[in-house]
Amino acid sequence: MTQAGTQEALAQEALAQRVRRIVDATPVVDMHTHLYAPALKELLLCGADELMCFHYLISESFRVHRLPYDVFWGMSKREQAEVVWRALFEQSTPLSEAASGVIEIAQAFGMQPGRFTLHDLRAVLSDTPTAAYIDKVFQLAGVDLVVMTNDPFDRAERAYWAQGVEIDPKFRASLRLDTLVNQFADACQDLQAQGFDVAPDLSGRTFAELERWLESWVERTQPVYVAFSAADDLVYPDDGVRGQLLDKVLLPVCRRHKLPLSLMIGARRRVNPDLRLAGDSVTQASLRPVERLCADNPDNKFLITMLARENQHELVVTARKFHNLMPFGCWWFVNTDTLVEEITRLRLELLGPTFIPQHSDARVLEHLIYKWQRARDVVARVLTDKYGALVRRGWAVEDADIERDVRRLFRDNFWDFVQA
Ligand code: FIX
Ligand code: ZN
Repeated sequence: MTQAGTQEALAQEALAQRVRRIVDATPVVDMHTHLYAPALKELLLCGADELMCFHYLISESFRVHRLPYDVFWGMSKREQAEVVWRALFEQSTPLSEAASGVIEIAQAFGMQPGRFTLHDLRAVLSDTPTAAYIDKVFQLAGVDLVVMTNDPFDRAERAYWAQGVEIDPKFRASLRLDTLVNQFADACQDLQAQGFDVAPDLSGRTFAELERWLESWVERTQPVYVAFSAADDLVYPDDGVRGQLLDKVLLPVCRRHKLPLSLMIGARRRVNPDLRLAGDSVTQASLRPVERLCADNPDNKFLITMLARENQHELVVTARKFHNLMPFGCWWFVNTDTLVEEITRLRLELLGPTFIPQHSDARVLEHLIYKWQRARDVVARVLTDKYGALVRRGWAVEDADIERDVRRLFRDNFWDFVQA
């Protein structure tokens, strides 16, 4: 290498270290998880067996063990964990994103490099989420707050909220309304049983009653946003049930409380129902309804994530057109090293640091550790590259700039959007 080349490589290495130090030191706000505050008791999952029974790993394990579905589902959680462990860590090398994540968790808990067993993992992790254990995981993950996914139609969860639970401030609520928006007939039955005067054809006092119901949940849970997911069937404007629910209930309530509406688009549910939670798939979807939602409702805010890789470019372009749209996260099947890097570069190149690069979607407490380790790796790599190019073009990049950008990406963009 020439002397100039060596100097440039050293400068790039020094830059990489500065960026890494700041990325590691910046605590994250994890704006979409399936974790629950400890007050919601058994809903907060942790420990080795829960990790093995993560639906990502269950679906991967079926490709190896090929057990009949009813045999697998008939087993206890402990037995299922053993089946998954054998398939993915003994009969296979844990190369997938989700399987290798388990190794990262074990490392973070001080497991010696080399090989370990499920028995070892059970000994190192706790299956009881004590306050000290939660603090330890948050600290290892570099996360200081997580947003839950709270479903008012889930009976177990509803029972806790009805008791007037006290929520640990490290956990914030989000109201997840898939049942209301995607299965209105079921939602109606449930609401009628709770004494709300609602009708499946939306007649009579339905809208006023739905608003009363939603207001009561906003009051009870103090959410940071309201959300639902959709496949490729979102339409807007729409005079069908979903469109009317949006226009007459969700959007007005969100406006009143300045709550963003979060749309998670592209999940095709129950493609293989035998796999239960693991049986959902992906679909491309149109961005036109999102465009119209943003254009026709300028006083609403929209958090949007798309599941299909093919939709990522259009989402970013749409965000350039509408400032009330905040793209977030690399969801589920696009949460892989390769795709997170591609999507993060694309977003930085078209939006600058004005998006939310990642959420964890953690279902088990310890997931926070590997999901955020991965996100930090990619964000640090991409930022180093981009800052390096700026320096070469003649723009000085100070630590304060890096700190401001990383804070925006990991926390401020979310809070500023929620609070706007
Ligand atoms: O709809 C969602 O919030 C999805 O993230 C989940 O339903 C999905 O099962 C999941 O865990 C993906 O990471
Ligand atoms: Zn999720």
